[in-house]
Parts: sequence; C-alpha cells; structure tokens
Amino acid sequence: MRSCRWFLVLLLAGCAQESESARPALNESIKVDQVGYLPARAKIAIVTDSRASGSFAVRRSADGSEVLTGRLGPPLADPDTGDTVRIADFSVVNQAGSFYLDVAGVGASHEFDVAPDVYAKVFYLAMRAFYGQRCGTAVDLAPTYPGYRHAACHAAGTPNPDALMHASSGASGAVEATRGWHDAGDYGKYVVNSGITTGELLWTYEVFAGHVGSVRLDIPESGGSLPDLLSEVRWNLDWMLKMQDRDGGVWHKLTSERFGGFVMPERDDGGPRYVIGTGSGPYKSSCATGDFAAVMAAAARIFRPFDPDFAAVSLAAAERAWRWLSAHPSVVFKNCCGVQTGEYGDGNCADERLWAAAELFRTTGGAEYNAYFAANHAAARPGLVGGGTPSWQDVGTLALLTYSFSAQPATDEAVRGQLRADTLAAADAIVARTAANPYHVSLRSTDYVWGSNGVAANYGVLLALAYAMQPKPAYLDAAADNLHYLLGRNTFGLSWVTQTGRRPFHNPHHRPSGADANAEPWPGMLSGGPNRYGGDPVIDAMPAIPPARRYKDDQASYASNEIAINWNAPLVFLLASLLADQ
Ligand code: 9MR
Ligand code: ZN
Repeated sequence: MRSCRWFLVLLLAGCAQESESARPALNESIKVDQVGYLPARAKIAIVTDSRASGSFAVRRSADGSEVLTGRLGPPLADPDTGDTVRIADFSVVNQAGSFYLDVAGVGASHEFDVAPDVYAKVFYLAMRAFYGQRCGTAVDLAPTYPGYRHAACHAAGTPNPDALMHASSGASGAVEATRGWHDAGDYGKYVVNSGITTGELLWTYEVFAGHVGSVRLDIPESGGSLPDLLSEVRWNLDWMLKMQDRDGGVWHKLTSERFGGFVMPERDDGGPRYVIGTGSGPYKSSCATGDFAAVMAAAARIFRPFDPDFAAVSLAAAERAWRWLSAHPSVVFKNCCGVQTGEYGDGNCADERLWAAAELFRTTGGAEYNAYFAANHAAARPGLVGGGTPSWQDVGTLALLTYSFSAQPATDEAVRGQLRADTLAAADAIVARTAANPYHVSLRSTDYVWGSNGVAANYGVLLALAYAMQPKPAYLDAAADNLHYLLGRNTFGLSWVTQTGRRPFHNPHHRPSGADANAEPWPGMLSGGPNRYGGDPVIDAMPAIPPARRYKDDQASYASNEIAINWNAPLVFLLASLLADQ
C-alpha cells in the first residue's frame, strides 16, 4: 500500500515536471489582462510578435494541459501604437482556473485567472488606495501591506497644518480644514478634482451597492454602521464641507504655494498650506462651488438611510452653494499671487452648475432645480452624443446621467427618454469603435491626453451606466475591454495598477512611494498613462512616436506616470460593475 502511494506521487511529480519544462519561454509580446477575465464574458489577448504562425493554445498553469486551440486573427495595423497586432479570441473558455496562452512560434503569455471574483482583490486595492491618500491623520496599510504607512500630516501639531488663508482669498488668519485626500502624487487638495472623484465614488455605491456594500476595506471605520466605501468617502466629504465659506461659495483649493519634494507627507517641505482664492472678489470659484453642490446633494441622498443628520448637513451645504452659484455663475479660477500648484482651471462652469441642478433635483425633487435643468441641459448634450467621457473639466455627462436615473415623480419623462436614447446611442458607437480598435480599447487617438488611463476608465463608467439602463452584454464587454487594457493588454504589456498583475508598473510619480523604504510603490493606484501632448521633461524629450506610446514608467514623468484620485475613482466604478452580487 505504502509503496504504491509513493509510486503515484512520483508519477504525478514526473508529469508536472515534464509539462513545466515544456512551457515555452515567456514572451511579453503576448498581451493579456494580467489579473484575468470573467468566465461568462469575452476574452481576448493581443499578439504583436510577427513570428506568430497563426495557431495558439490556452493551457492550464498547473500542468500545461490544453483547454483550447484556436487561430489568431489577421494582422491589423494600429496607428495609435504603431504595432501590428493579431487577436487571440478565447472567449469560449468559461471554466475557472489559472491559464496561459501558448502562441506557436512566439512563446507563452503571463498567467491569468478566470473566475467569477477575479477582480475582487484589485477592487479592494483600488478603493483602499483612497485610504492611503488620507490627509490629516496617520495611515497604515498593515497587516496586509506592512511598512506602507505615514504619520499624521498637515494637521494640528505638524509643521504646516491645514490651513492659513492665502492673500489671494481676501482673508487672513488660520482655519481648520484638515481631512480629505491628497490629490495625486502631490499633497494638495483641490475641490474641483475632489468633486468628480467623490461624485463617481458615491455613484459606485449607489449603482452597485449589491456588489460593494459589504466589502471590507480594512480602514479604521471598518465594522461600524456605514459601508466601508461610504466611510472612506466621508473622510473627503468632511474636508470639502470645510472649504465652504460663510456666504455659500466654495474655495477652489488648499495647497502650499509650490510643490514640495519627494518626502513623506508629515515632512512636507512645500511651505505653509493655504486656502487659496481667485485674487479678487468674490474669491471663491464657480466651478468648485458647482462641483461641491452636486457632490453634497448626492451625499445627502446616499447617506440619508445611514446618517440622516449628516445628510441634512450635506443638503443644506449644497443648497447654500447653489444660491451662491446663482449669484456668481462664472467666476473662473486662475493661479495668482505666487501660487504654482495645480490649477484645475476651467473657463466654463456651466456644466458644473448643471450637474449641481441635476443632483439637487434628484435628491429633493425641487422645482427650481428641475426648471434650471430643463432650460440648460441641451448645452451638455453634444458631449454625451459625441461619446465623450466625464472629466474634471467637463461634468456635463454626469449631469445628464444623474437626471436620467432620477426617481423623482417630477422628472420630465420626455427629457429622460431623450437622454436615455442619447446614452444608448453613444454606448453603441463606443462599442463599435472598441471592437474595431486593434487593442480593443475605447480610446481615440485624441484621447491620449494627460490622464488617458483615466479616460479609458471613464469609458468604462459610461458603458457600465448604459448597461444599467439596458443590459446589453456588449456594453459590459466593452467596459471590461477598457479594464483589460489597463491591466496589461496594452502596447507596453504593463499592468497600470500598482502591485497588481504579473508585470505592474513600478515608478509612479507619487511622493510616499518615492520617499518610503518599500521596494514596491503603494498598492492599487492607476498610472496616468500615455500622453501625446507631453508636459514633463521625460515625455517632451521623446522622439516623434505614436500617441499611445508616449509613456514612461519613470517617477519623473508626472505627465504620464503620476497617480491621481480622479483616475482611481472611475477605475473603482468600472471594477465594481464587474464584481459579483454579494
Ligand atoms: O489631471 C490634470 C490634467 O488634466 C492637466 O492637464 C494637468 C496640468 O495642469 O494637471 C493635472 O492635474 C494635476 C494637478 O494639477 C495637481 N495634482 C496632480 C494632478 C495630476 O497630474
Ligand atoms: Zn496631508
């Protein structure tokens, strides 16, 4: 009996060894989603090596056994990357497991998983990355990521607490404006960018509560009465509320005058931190005030079942912001008076005001907001019809979408019908474009801007919302295509989420990652991605190359390799759309 068992063990070990050595060498020109694919959804890999003979196999990682053989598609020229690509479609593989592609004449791909919960971990990391960005408190990602920590920053008792009133604000002295999230690789806090970020995270909960409501993020509030996602959002809402002036207007940003060095936030050497104004009356900006009103109105709606008092505070703040905005609809922010930090300047605050009206209407049913939306929504339609994504500059699409999901009895059904038709037509066009793109990404050549990975993620948001309106499988497949692009199915074969996938990028422009002693960057953060227009010395020094290649995994490339909250938020939304019901 005993010897027999030994014999079996040896036999199995022998088999495993044989198939392991039979695995061809890894070849980075086979690009897969390095996290993986959902069993029931489309599955595509991209092959850019011209030696490919035309056949491929999908094999189990454990023993090399073949689960599918297929033929590559024809060579396709991709002007955005300059690559010639061939597609390996293995959508029929719907069993769970760990696999790799074996492409004849080329080699093996990275391993990837197929599983119903394949995105659970990356969702956890991408959402928990907001905790890592918390300002005004100590942060510690242990026990899951020991060593990723910082002491309390920018708070009472630290060298530059938030905050002093800047000369540009028309005021002076100190105010209490702690909490919130650091914006990006820098330690500034900007209301406009917080607006779209917090709005998209609130929507993540509102649309996908069934997927994310009980996900534990291992944050200090875990185990309390709020879903963890909302506790994390609350940290930033608390800061935003402090950015509202007594007259209802909202300050544009809170930063030092210049960016500090690559040090941990508690050692920030950028100098005093200020609440910054426009330099002349009324000092607050209309875009910040509009975004603030929209976010606070949404927060009032979404927090009401958990915390009616906070909902009431949020709604009152939104309404005061709305009134200020009605009196001051177009106060544009520009850096002045010695301020060099991010501007988030935007010459047109009509879309922010429309978003405010739409969220306030959706929350309250108020006739004034409905009337404003009726009279002004047409201006935002071309953005939606043209299939444009929401961005910090343009939140018009968010205004239209929130109205079309309104449950208020006074919702104008004719307008809603038009907006839904517009959304579905835009989604159909994006689906067609994505299928025709050799890399199966929704990005157009002109979309390779600063933060193009955020644009890709926001295509996912748009498509997932279209799917929520009408569950056409192609909408969610195309949404997932954009995720696959971000997680490795791109010309670089890089996963653009830190510590995620077999070959993640390593050198984000992110001060804590650059300053701490950890070998790997902080987990769960999305790189800005290729930027055809440049804006930093690294990208600007590149020779003329196709737009989707203007990227470098280099800490110095803030125009292509920074991380930012407004890029992580649509990533979180997109991931949430692909999580299983709990
Ligand atoms: O995301 C912003 C991008 O659209 C702008 O072109 C760029 C230059 O103004 O600024 C980006 O935002 C940065 C902000 O100004 C400061 N914090 C880091 C942000 C991400 O790079
Ligand atoms: Zn801070």
